[in-house]
Order: sequence, then structure tokens, then C-alpha cells
Amino acid sequence: MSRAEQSFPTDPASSGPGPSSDGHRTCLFGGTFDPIHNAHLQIGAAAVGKFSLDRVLFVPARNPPHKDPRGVTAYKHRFRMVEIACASHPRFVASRLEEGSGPSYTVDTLERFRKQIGPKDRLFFLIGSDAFDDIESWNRWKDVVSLTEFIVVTRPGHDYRTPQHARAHRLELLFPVSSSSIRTRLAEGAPTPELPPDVRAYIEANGLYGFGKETATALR
Ligand code: DND
Repeated sequence: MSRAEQSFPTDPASSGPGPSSDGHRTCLFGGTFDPIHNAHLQIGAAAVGKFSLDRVLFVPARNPPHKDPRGVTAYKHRFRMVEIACASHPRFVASRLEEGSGPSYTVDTLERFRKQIGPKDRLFFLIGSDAFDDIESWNRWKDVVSLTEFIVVTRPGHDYRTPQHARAHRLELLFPVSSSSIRTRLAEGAPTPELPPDVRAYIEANGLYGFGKETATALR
């Protein structure tokens, strides 16, 4: 674990309220982040505000267990884009908790991370309601729900099912943004206002997502 992942923000002037008497509040935000976009960042910021989080660790999955690896961009690029995007917020940290080989099961990540924090510290996991609806298909899901509280991001008025014994807090937001529609537009070389400009620049510089290839083919 890096220093940034272990340490908590300490400068109240630059980073808001410090740890409460209940201990620190850390939130893991797991994802494929292919690529990370503004909705992810806005969700993280809203969670910090509503739940007084000390930090949000964005954890790109090296081998997302629910995805065909052939369709997923290399971890080193996805991690670097997360790192670039996290630089914009004092409480965001890009985490390498899931850089190991083998499937990136959330239960393993939570068990590993739990060992790094104190008994009074609170651990949250930030998740979209669509992903939360599938949680009973996750590896050792009963252990997953016992290891963390969830912050479930959902559209206003939209309902999700909470499995027995899961501790879920609701965060109502509407960001109609998806990584897949961004990937399509990147291939066309079209504008992507949902991406932080530095992330877009990284994608262009590294030719990710077939940047501009579809336009080039159409013009030939
Ligand atoms: P995604 O690939 O769905 O993430 O993965 C979400 C997490 O689930 C990762 O940590 C996976 O490792 C974990 N998982 C999935 C399946 C099985 C297991 C674990 C297992 O252990 O067996 P994306 O990069 O697509 O998105 C990141 C998060 O942001 C997700 O929770 C997604 O729902 C949410 N999100 C939005 N929420 C609200 N409005 C939007 C959103 N766009 C993404 N516009």
C-alpha cells in the first residue's frame, strides 16, 4: 500500500473536517474505470460531502471478475487515468489494492484493507445501484456485505434491493454518463465533455480506445 493510501488528510484548511471521535471514514470505490469519467468523480465528491468521508480510494480492478479480459484496456493505462483524475480532489487517492494477478474479487480487497485500519474506523464501499442489484452474484457475497457498509448511488426515485444483513446508505444523484458511450465517441474522434481534459489528453497521447480510427476509416 502506498503512503497516500495509508495516510489521512491532516490539513484542515485544505481538506475539510478531520477524523471524528468514531475513527476515520474510508470509502473504497471499486471499478473497471475504462475509462474513469466525470460522473465517477462527482459521485465520489458527493459521497465525501454527505458521509463526511476522510478519503475515497479509487480502486481499479486489474482483472474485473465479471468482464471478458479481451475487452478491457490494460491495467497500467486505467490506473494512470485514475491517478490523473484523482489529482483534482484532496480526498481522492488512486489505489493499487487490486494490482495483483488473478481475479480481482472485492471480498479479497475488503479483507486485505480491513487489516490496515483500526477497529473504530469505518469502511464504506461506493457502488452504483445497477452493480449493487447484482451483488448476490459476487464471490462470497455474504462476506462482502459483512465487511463493509455500502453507499449506493441511485437515480432519484429509483429503487434497489438490499440483501439481508447488508448495510446500505442511499446517495441520490443523476449522472447519465457511461464509459461504454464514451469509448464509442473516442473511437470516432468525437468530443467527450464527460472526461476530465487531462484524461482525454492521456487517451489521445496513448492511442487508447482506437482514438479517431473510425473517423479515419470513414474518410478513406
Ligand atoms: P464495474 O465494472 O461495474 O465498474 O465494477 C464495479 C465494482 O464491482 C468493481 O469493484 C468490481 O470489481 C466489483 N465486482 C463486480 C462483479 C463481481 C465482483 C466484484 C466479485 O467480487 O465477485 P465501472 O467502472 O463500470 O463503474 C464504477 C462504479 O461506478 C460502479 O459501481 C458503477 O455502478 C458506478 N457508476 C455509476 N453510478 C451512477 N451513475 C453513473 C455511473 N457510472 C458508473 N453514471
